[in-house]
Amino acid sequence: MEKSSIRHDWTVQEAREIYNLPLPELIYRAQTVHRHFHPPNAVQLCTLLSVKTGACPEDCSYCPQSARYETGVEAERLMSVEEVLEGARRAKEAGASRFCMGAAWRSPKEGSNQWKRVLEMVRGVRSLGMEACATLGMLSDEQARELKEAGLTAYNHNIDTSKEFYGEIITTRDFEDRLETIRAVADAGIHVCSGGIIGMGEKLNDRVAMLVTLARLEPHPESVPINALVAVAGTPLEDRPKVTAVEMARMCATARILMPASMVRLSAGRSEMSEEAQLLCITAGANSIFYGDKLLTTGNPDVEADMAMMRAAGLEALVPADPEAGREVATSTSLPAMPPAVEAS
Ligand code: SAM
Ligand code: DTB
Ligand code: SF4
Repeated sequence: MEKSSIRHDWTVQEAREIYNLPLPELIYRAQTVHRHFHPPNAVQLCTLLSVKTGACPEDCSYCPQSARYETGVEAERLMSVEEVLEGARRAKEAGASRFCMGAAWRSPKEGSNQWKRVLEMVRGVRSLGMEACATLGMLSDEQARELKEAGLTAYNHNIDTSKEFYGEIITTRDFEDRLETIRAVADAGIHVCSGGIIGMGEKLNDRVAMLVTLARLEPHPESVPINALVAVAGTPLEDRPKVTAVEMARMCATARILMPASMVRLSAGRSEMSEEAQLLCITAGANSIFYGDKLLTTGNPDVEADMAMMRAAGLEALVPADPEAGREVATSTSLPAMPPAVEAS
């Protein structure tokens, strides 16, 4: 399969047909695509840190950090650069290659001291030799340029669901606002990381329409997080039924087929999935996970459990491509020795 088989003209109907294939056929097709574009047995390890938690003015109904819902998440100020870099060093030692900093903001305040601190965090993470990602809300063109200048590798900004369902989940911004920030990020030369959530009450059509919106971007997002809703008590979506492993695997496989060269990240929801369910998603084309015992405010499998799962399955950690060394394709390496247990602070 040539690189030219990357398409930007997928239709919702085509994506639906792919999503609905019998599972063995779907996985076979996703694996076939996967192997033409990626090392077959390697998984990217990305560690998340919430650098500014809670008290968010937005009303995203899935989110425990919205100030509108009583979820028990305590509002915190923006962390210091040193605290964040300490987290990044620990993540690197544990084997993560990408460090992603999240802030519960609608958008960062242009030119503020907080903004300058965030830029400092990005520089610091890059100087550790890690890929730096951030998710800070909506950005202006100027902010995207400044992040690029600071060395940011990727910016996460999820479209979350279909254009049609978006208004059922969030009212404080619209789908077009999301696409506008994604455009600003791409124009600044930063990799786009964009995906969404399933299990919010959306229909199958919304799931595949979300993937088609992403697959129609040129270029495709560098990475596509597939989150299962973490139904947090106090949010409007607290009672939504859990998605199944097969639904997650279908989403990962469909994303893989529609966006062959993108990293497909099996994201939130792993804590509630068995090891077998997670490996099904990886077999279906996911090649990245959030790694570390916390996502932003909710839990994630601990490092030891992930190491054990990867070793048992013969998976390796992905080493990022190094454009400066003239290497454009990611390769894999053996997993690091089991890291020392980190005391909870
Ligand atoms: N405030 C910024 C924004 O909304 O873009 C950045 C942080 S926000 C927490 C990043 C993403 O986390 C959201 O777009 C959503 O996809 C995901 N997310 C938040 N809460 C979640 C939940 N309960 N379950 C699954 N994914 C969730
Ligand atoms: C993404 O798609 N998922 C991550 C990351 N990008 C920022 C966040 C998941 C958050 C889950 C709920 C929480 O821990 O607060
Ligand atoms: Fe705020 Fe982001 Fe949570 Fe929405 S998803 S409430 S913007 S932190």
